[in-house]
Amino acid sequence: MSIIYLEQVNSTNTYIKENKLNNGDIVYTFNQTNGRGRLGRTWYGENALALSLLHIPKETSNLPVVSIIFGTAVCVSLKEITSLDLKIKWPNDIVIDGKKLCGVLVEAVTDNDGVCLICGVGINISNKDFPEDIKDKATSLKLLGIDNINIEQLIKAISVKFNKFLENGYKVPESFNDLCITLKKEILVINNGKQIKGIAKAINEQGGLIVKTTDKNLITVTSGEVSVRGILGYI
Ligand code: BT5
Repeated sequence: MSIIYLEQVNSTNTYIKENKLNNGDIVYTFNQTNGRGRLGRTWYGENALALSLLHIPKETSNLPVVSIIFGTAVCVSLKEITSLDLKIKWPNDIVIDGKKLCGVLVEAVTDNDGVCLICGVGINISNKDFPEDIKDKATSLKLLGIDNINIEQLIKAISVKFNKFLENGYKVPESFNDLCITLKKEILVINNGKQIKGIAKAINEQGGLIVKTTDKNLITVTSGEVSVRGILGYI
């Protein structure tokens, strides 16, 4: 496994797509100029760590759960290193006190060699403020009183935890259920501008969210299609 530091890059996920790397390799930068979120959204990357890990799966069943596994690995690693009371907002925003500290984007790429997964995370490190549209819902390690995180230690921890979870196969890690603050909450599921209100009941084996809607239907939503928020705001 190699760890590659880049002075600047448009997106660490794109870098992995465009370069031939090996399973488990990690690319990171503090200067990502065109970070992507899910569903075509933008990730604001100033003062942040952008990191991507290449995962080449041995089997192709249940790959969507890798995004939950990777998000949990990041959350558990950051919690251990910082002692912050971090939680996960489904599917994999890492949050604290109602604000987002990290965002995760896992992308699948298929070529002649098969499928590979690019697991990306953005972690706000030293931001003192944020652009207008996210200033009420974003936070950084600096704003949380963590000034000197050891980045090498963090990167290694993420890689070790991710591989540890994978030893159990493509399954939702047990710790995810304890960390996930979306469960049992009243939420809005937003799909192409349409909103459905319900209660988040459980996570299924693929990492999808099972929601009981106000008209008592059970629906399962997946992270590639919808976003979810609390009925009173982001959480
Ligand atoms: C995400 O998307 O949160 C996934 C972000 C993944 C970024 C990493 S960085 C390394 C790798 N390379 C990339 O190009 N991407 C990955 P989503 O759940 O769609 O949330 C995006 C939304 O989060 C935006 O629409 C904003 O509302 C908000 N946001 C953007 N930048 C933020 C930031 N720095 N901190 C907190 N919230 C932010």
